[in-house]
Amino acid sequence: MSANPVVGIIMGSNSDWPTMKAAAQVLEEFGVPFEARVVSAHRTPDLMFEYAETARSRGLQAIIAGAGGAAHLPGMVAAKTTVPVLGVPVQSKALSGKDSLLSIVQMPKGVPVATFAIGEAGAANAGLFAVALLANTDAALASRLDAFRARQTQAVLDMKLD
Ligand code: RP5
Repeated sequence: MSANPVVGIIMGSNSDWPTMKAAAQVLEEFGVPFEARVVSAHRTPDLMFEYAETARSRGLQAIIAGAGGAAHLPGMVAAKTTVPVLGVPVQSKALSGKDSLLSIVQMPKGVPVATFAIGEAGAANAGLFAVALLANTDAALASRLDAFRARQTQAVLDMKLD
């Protein structure tokens, strides 16, 4: 957690944290100041509205919102702020996250949510996407992102098979 966060990571329950941690780890790795907290669309709707309504004035430039099941959090937050919302479908027990994915991705025209893959890969990619957004106006961060991609490419080129 940072004193002046520019990215907010929110999730419907602390049971989402093992997934959403992947976004936090990426932001930490890139030195992006962020905050992470539980904000539930269904269980704390007033807090969700307050969080979304104050997001821009508090300096947030992106909100990564993860939820599972009937996952209304990203869409409802996007309805109350124009800060870009990056939605992460958390894998649910009953339907393996397909419910979460469809709840988040099928936003009606006019209120977008950028939707990522189900689970940890989606959370990590949401973190990387937030880094890419911020890198548009931060040359040092853009260099770190380029270096990350170069390391990733090299790691694949170095892969050996038995
Ligand atoms: C959603 O309900 C949360 O995002 C979580 O994925 C799901 C289950 O929550 P818990 O019952 O584990 O608190 O709101």
